[in-house]
Amino acid sequence: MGKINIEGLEFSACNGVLEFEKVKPQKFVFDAELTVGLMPALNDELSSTVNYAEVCSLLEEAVTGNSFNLIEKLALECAFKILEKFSSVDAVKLTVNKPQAPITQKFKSVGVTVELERVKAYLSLGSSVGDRQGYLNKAISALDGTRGITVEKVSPFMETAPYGGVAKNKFVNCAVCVQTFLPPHSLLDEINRIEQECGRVRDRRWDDRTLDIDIIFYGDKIICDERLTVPHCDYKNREFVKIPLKKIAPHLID
Ligand code: A4P
Ligand code: MG
Repeated sequence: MGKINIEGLEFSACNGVLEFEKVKPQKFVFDAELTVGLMPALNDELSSTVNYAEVCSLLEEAVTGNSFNLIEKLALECAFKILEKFSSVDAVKLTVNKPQAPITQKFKSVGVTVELERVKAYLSLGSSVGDRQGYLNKAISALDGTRGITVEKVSPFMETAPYGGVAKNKFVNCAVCVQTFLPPHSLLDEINRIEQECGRVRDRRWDDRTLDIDIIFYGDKIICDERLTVPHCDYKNREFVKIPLKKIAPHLID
């Protein structure tokens, strides 16, 4: 792994909450740190690395071609665009400074820093109500159609007996590998949205449902807070998770 660093990249653009900021250009200064594998560049070919001039042009287009209220939005948009365009960038840390921000006090600069990382996440999908295969297919398309998520692998679908003693119907389950640069809680938000769009009603825990999507692994991260437990706390006891997962990731280690 290595880093490509861009420091003090300046643009004049119209971004800001106040009306005059939307018409009067001001200075924006970018620092970017891109995590990339540098070893391919041993062959000394520009095509083997990320062309920093292209990154600068992409940032220029993002900052001058849009008018955002917030530098947070500007920074996120730029980080997304870098990860979308350059597949060999594994992570990006981007700072946007606004040295002429409308602040009356004496100051040097204000800015925000965003950090996004490309990871593989493994999801378990299940449905036990209605057109079960249809819901899984709809969910897979919706995942792939979500900005920041790309579906890489889908296991065969399998019919499974209900687990947990609450659901009565048979489930159809599958496992999906996605590449994502959404942080884990944002990935969960998107999953919840997709469940909602597939008619998910949250009544009783473990009950029958049109669609359930659980995050089994998110890269090698361990997360345990009020919203998210990753790796999934019960996956080891669930054949309906382990069998499909093994089909798409036979060498995966917890
Ligand atoms: N949450 C915490 N960690 C995670 C995670 N890793 N992935 C939180 C997803 N969500 C996670 O989930 C409850 C809360 O868990 C969420 O608010 C989220 O913040 P939920 O989807 O709202 O409710 P739920 O699905 O009823 O609960 P849970 O615990 O996800 O249920 P399970 O454990 O998924 O059980 N039998 C078969 N054969 N196949 C199945 O797919 N599924 C279930 C559902 C029961 N029996 C089954 C199957
Ligand atoms: Mg769930």
